[in-house]
Amino acid sequence: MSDILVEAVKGAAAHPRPEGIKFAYGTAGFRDKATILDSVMYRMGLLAALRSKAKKATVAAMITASHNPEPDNGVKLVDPMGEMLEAAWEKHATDLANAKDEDIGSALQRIIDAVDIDISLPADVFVARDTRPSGPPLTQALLDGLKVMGSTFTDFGILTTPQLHYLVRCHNSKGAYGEPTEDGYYKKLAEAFLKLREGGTKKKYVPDVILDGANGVGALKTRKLQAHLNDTLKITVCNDGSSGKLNEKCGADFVKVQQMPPAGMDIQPGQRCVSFDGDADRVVFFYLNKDGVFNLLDGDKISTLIAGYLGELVSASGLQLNIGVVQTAYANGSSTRYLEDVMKVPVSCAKTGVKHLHHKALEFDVGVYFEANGHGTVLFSDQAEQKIKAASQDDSLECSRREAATRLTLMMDLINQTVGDAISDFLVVETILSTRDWAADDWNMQYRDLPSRLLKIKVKDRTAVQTTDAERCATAPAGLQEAINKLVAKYQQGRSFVRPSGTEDVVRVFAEADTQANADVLAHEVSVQVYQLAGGVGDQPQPPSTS
Ligand code: NG1
Ligand code: ZN
Repeated sequence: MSDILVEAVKGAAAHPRPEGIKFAYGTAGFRDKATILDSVMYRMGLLAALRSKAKKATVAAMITASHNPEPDNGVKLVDPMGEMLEAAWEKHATDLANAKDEDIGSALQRIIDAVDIDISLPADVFVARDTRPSGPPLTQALLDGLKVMGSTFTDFGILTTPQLHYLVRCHNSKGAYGEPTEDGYYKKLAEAFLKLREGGTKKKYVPDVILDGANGVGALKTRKLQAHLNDTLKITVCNDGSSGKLNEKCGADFVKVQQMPPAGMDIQPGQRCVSFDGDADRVVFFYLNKDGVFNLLDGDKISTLIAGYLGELVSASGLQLNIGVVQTAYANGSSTRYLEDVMKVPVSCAKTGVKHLHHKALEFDVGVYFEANGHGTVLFSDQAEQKIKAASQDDSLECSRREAATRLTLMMDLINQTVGDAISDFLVVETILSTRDWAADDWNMQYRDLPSRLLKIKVKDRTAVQTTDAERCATAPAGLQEAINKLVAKYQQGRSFVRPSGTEDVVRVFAEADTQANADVLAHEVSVQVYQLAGGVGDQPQPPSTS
């Protein structure tokens, strides 16, 4: 065994693996109670160094548990161009995390052999974390792993997840994507935003928004951004971490799942509100209408807004570029119908998890992808990017076509193409609303959401539930899909599917129908089937209260 691997085994003594726990690199890396993650962090330091050697480039490690409660934490690795870790390496990560302390050397050797890594090459890793109190010691464990592998590193301290993705891409593209500093990130976004901001009086759009920062990093970083926006947009930051707890009764996940405003915000009817999650890679908007009724503008509404606007710019530029939208099965049925039937935009359905959406979005010249929960972005193919840039500089083109192409280049700068980014998506939405002179109500009127319900059921082993067709159809346990089909048929516009979560030990049940009461009952009925057929634990799910 090489000296480095011997050192890696020695180093593991300070980061012992807890007994009896099986770790898995899931949809968003490792995620668990922070108190049991020390060994995982050390090992992800080892793995990040190997990944850097294998790619001959800088990679990154983000320490966060996103929208999960504050006592949780997690880690995910980021590839050189800011992409999520290549899927084939997820298994390496899981194997390494579960190896016995004394077997770490052989576990590393297996990866080195499988990928054919030259261990003598240098390694370099960017590291950042969210605001969780468990972040600093867990970062230290990860850095210990990097150090024994002889890797150089930069610890950026607290950043949003998308900022770290941006930094690693800037660094590896030698600045072509932007300046590889946190300040460079704000400058790039703000410059594009200010150029896209048209003057003139607006009748409906009010440049004033209230932010729910989930008591996390998004609040801190939005304050920094604001200094670059020259008062063109007033952002009142609530839930900034000064009193409340991270993600507790606030944040994008709370607002989306509970379908209500977060605690810690005093809002008036008509005021546009925006909510980030704990690491600021998800965003949803909401407002109270004149009757005080809560209205959510989720990832589906955001992707529809963006696809519509980019589609107009592409037509106005005269460029031949195909635009498509990628959703998951959680997308509201009304949004899919609106995109396909009214906007005539092709829609693909991908499995849950941004990496799947990202992959599918690459099939379009301009691929807009969003999960309903507000995680998403837009990808422009290299060819599309070149065509748009060339058109924006082509003096022989009609002025209106050139202008449309110029706006597209600015939109490309405003959009963080590496990964869903709450801050960037927020500015994109503000740009479009301002250009269209729309209040939140006008945006919401594009289509009316079908009522839906998302539930979770605890079962003995969630892998007992298996799915196909982008998770819309259950193939196991036997009889479950047939039961779902029968239940769905009872309701107008009924739709329901189930899948094992990739981030929690539960099976998720989704249902939508013509009324909220029907969606709630359908979700409940399907939950009972899951409980009975897939080995439910604890009490059988209770019907929704009708009060
Ligand atoms: P799981 O736990 O696999 O459903 C959740 C979200 C995903 C994605 C991941 C990563 C829902 C229903 N699921 O995954 O969309 O965002 O977390 O954070 O929102
Ligand atoms: Zn997140």
